[in-house]
Amino acid sequence: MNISSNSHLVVIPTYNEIDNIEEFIKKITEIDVSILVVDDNSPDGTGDFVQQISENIEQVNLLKRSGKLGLGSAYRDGFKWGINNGYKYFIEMDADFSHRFEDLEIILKNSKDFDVVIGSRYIPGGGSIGWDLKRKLLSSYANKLSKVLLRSKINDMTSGFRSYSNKSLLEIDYFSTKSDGYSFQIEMTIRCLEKKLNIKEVPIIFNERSLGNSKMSRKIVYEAFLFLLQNGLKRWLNIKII
Ligand SMILES: Nc1nc2c(ncn2[C@@H]2O[C@H](COP(=O)(O)OP(=O)(O)OP(=O)(O)O)[C@@H](O)[C@H]2O)c(=O)[nH]1
Ligand SMILES: [Mg+2]
Repeated sequence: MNISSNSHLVVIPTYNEIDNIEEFIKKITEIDVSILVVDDNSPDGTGDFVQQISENIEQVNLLKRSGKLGLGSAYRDGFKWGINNGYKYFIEMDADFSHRFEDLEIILKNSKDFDVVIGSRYIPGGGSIGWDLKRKLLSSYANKLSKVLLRSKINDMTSGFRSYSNKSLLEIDYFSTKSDGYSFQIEMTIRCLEKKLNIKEVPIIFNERSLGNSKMSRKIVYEAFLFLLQNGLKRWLNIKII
């Protein structure tokens, strides 16, 4: 595969992932990519643990932040760090093994041919394992609703497993995005569609985490629905098809 640790940066936000991070770093450093862990001063010591590794392994970098500032903000800071350090391709990935390494290979393989590659649970070959019915329905209907409200052709707007070229990030002015939870992924996707970027969806299988606690909260879900309604309304009033 034509990727390298000089060009590809996997950005991994962490908050209390001490049960996952050691194994996760072990697995990801087998691939020829650089990684940046963006840790929000995790009380469980995730950041301190990564700090030690980053001092010994060049491929591993750490961006420490003062406290829990949210996922969107972690990606904004992570992308900024990567752009300042000359990386060309940026991959978003969770630290909790919800995203499979075999799917990462496919995203990496496509990363140079498309502006944006989205790992999608809602195209043939994609799916999720381990979620209860409530969570499955929530995710699936949120994505169906997003498609209609935002008049979008993307099937998995909330997916957090994707790649962006640095050119795309700059073109969509990623740093001025405002949202933090699921809506961060939706907001980034809308901007990519508005800029008519070349987006490829590839199937992924999402696995429910087996270790550590989810940071998903009711607040994050409400934020996403509110965001969808506001932006859906804007889009329908403008009658603009993206
Ligand atoms: N730096 C940082 N990382 C975060 C924050 N919130 C979540 N994360 C990390 O972002 C990734 C995704 O968060 P999860 O808690 O798994 O949320 P989720 O995947 O939406 O929820 P589950 O499917 O229930 O696991 C994980 O690696 C988290 O540790 C945050 O506020 N700051
Ligand atoms: Mg997760």
